[in-house]
Amino acid sequence: MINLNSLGWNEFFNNSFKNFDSSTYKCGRISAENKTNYLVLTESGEITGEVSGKYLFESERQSDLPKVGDWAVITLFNNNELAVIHQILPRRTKISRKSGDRKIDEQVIAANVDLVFIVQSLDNNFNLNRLERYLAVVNQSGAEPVVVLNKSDLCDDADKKIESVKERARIDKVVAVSAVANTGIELLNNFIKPGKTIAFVGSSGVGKSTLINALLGYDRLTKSEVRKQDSRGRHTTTRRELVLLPSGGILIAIRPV
Ligand SMILES: Nc1nc2c(ncn2[C@@H]2O[C@H](COP(=O)(O)OP(=O)(O)O)[C@@H](O)[C@H]2O)c(=O)[nH]1
Ligand SMILES: [Mg+2]
Repeated sequence: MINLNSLGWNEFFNNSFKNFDSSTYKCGRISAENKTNYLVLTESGEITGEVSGKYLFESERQSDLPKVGDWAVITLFNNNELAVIHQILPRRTKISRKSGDRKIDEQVIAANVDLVFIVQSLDNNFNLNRLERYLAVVNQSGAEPVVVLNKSDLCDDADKKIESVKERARIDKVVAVSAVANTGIELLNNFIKPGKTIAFVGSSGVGKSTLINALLGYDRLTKSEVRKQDSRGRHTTTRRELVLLPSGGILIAIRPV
């Protein structure tokens, strides 16, 4: 049995769940979103989840449907191997951006994140204007930002860059690390606490996956493809986006779009 607290469950969600009959309904956390179904982490492991017809029908907006990090109210079927998702619990925080599509008011990227590592790399990706845009998104989300400057092995003035971030963005949590040289990883570990959810955002190529693998100590992300049989008997491949660290932290790798 997995303890839900290790997946980030806490008093906030427990209060919302009090209205449900816990002999019928359980809770699980969305660990990946596919086109037609989800992966859900439950007390009995990671299983496929499908939203109920009623939930789908009553969802007016895309953002009403489950996103990675959401707590879902589920009922279990097929020997606890399939979850029907009836609704999601109110989000404590949500990382979202305005959508280009006028019919979709916002695009929720991840839910219930406590801390966001905004990753830039210390090569030509380093850009204070872009950093400020990411900070604005994170500040809107309700989560706390930490700026992570990766690839310090490619840069000989990392300290200067740290100072320029602190000055411009008025943020004091700024660290320089190298995922490849494995330096500064302990600085990231200092921010990671049991039951707390940390999301990684940043441009493609800055080293988010490499950092997550460095924190895990092995190449999990490249091995996180899970083959499952969906309800129609087809095999579907899912890239898990929420991973649990042995130290108790919960990491969300935001899908590049
Ligand atoms: N020199 C250097 N290269 C890195 C570092 N971290 C990641 N990389 C490389 O940058 C590339 C992109 O990394 P990846 O983790 O896939 O980036 P993502 O798109 O943000 O997930 C890969 O070739 C990594 O090996 C680092 O600290 N230093
Ligand atoms: Mg990646």
